[in-house]
Amino acid sequence: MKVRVNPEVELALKENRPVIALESTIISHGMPYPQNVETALNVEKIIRDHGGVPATVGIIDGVGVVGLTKDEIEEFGKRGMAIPKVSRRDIPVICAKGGWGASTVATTMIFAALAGVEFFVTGGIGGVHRGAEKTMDVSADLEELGRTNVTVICAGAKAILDLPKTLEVLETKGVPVLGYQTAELPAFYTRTSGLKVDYELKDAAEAASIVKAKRDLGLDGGVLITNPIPEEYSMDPAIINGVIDEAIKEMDAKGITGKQCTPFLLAKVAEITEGRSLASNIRLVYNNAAVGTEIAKEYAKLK
Ligand code: PSU
Ligand code: MN
Repeated sequence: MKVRVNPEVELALKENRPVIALESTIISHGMPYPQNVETALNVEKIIRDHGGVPATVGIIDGVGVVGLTKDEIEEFGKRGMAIPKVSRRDIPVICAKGGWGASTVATTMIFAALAGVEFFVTGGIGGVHRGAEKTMDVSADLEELGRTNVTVICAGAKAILDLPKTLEVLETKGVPVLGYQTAELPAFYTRTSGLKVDYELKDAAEAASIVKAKRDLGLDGGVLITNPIPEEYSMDPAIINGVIDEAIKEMDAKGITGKQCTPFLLAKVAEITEGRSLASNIRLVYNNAAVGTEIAKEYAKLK
């Protein structure tokens, strides 16, 4: 069995109703318990309230699951970092061993595509890390966006990354980077970054028409829709950028590298801001869930 699809999700796909994939690394590695579970369940509820069907993705006993149950989500949240973070290169080992795995953006795209789910909502994507000219640390998420046919709705990328280089790689890989009612690339905690997106979307219908055009032409790969955090939850850029600089210094001093970088930085930023960043993080995911479902609904009308 390649992938286990939740029966509700399967039925929705058959009936051309909007299905929205969600990742589990954000649950197990991106937020502390119990806020992670609470957030994951609220996101599912928001998607339902907007007329969509949520499909949280994870690997259970060596099988990719598209549409975790409430109890399974609870398990991913409780066990947290004890469940390995699984990106594309980790899938074969986990699946062969029959283990559990928390899906990154890349892995969630892979299993969503196998199940026929075309839209995926998250908080932030991985990208080119600062100092990548030395470390070559470029997230597998970018590679996946270049090849797998899933549209990802996020709040941009965190300033823990090198955002100009991240945009360059996305351009190279042919990924349209669209701003939802903004001409500027949002930087996760903040609405602005000083960088331009490829195109400013006016509404969900326009977003859907662009995804449709890409699919009709058989241009493989993802579409990235960046949706800024609502003003009332956004953080002061000077403060958050100072915090991020401090977190990166500590990461370097501790010699943390590879797949540990992103989880370390997320936890450190939350710690330094005493939870303020976590509150923003949760709100922006809710906002993405609402916008992502509206886009998936518009897309369903075009199919
Ligand atoms: N960025 C966030 N929150 C997250 C992640 C990224 O703001 O939880 C997670 C996602 O699962 C993403 C992964 O796919 O980290 C990227 O990790 P890496 O940089 O190791 O590829
Ligand atoms: Mn990396």
